[in-house]
Amino acid sequence: MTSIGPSLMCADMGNLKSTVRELDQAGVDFFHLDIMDGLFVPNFTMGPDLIKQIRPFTDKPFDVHLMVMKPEDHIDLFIEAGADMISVHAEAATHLQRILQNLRNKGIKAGVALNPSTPVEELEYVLDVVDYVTVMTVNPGFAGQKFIPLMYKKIQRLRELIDKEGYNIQIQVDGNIGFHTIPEVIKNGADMLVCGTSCLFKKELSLKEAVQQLNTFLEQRNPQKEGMI
Ligand code: S6P
Ligand code: MG
Repeated sequence: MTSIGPSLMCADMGNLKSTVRELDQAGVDFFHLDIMDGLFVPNFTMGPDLIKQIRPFTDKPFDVHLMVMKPEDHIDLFIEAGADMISVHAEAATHLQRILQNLRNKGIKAGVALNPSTPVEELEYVLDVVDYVTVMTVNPGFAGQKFIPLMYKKIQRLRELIDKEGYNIQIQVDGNIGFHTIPEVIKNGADMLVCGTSCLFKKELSLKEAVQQLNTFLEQRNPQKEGMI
């Protein structure tokens, strides 16, 4: 089962509320919200107040991707704002296990995001407190970048590690996920797709059309797609 989540940093920020409604009705499974601090990554995007404002416009899960240093200092802010799932970067967290355990204790799905250069072995001793892993298939910070081909192998190794240890952990992929990369990331074990400029936010298609096109593409490859994470 493959789920799709629009990356809202790629949306028209002036129309975010109607965009969220439109995407919800079009049948996306979750919303991906990128948070940047200008330190961990050289960019800024949205913050907790914006998340709070769009929260009433959908019941679908809010997946917050924290690209920030010291993520443990900011988690409560994002839970209050309406996050259902939070991923923190392994590279930014000194006490990763503690953060993940805390997220779970608070009823939030716990995610770890990995920069392209971070090996999957980093996760071996936290797998029992992880709900999903975000494999960055570009270096974090910007939309519209090119997929790093070695990430196919990384997804496959991560899937092998998870299955070998017998955990129920989803693999999310983030960065240049489009029709040219989707078949291979799914084949290698990814099940949550973060959808940005490469497949959903297109000038020539409405959001509804883009979601339909993507769902049809996925159904042809994976007839069991039920549209829920
Ligand atoms: C970038 C961020 C991502 C982007 C997404 C954009 O650091 O974490 O979630 O929004 O990768 O997608 P695309 O299709 O423009 O690469
Ligand atoms: Mg992201």
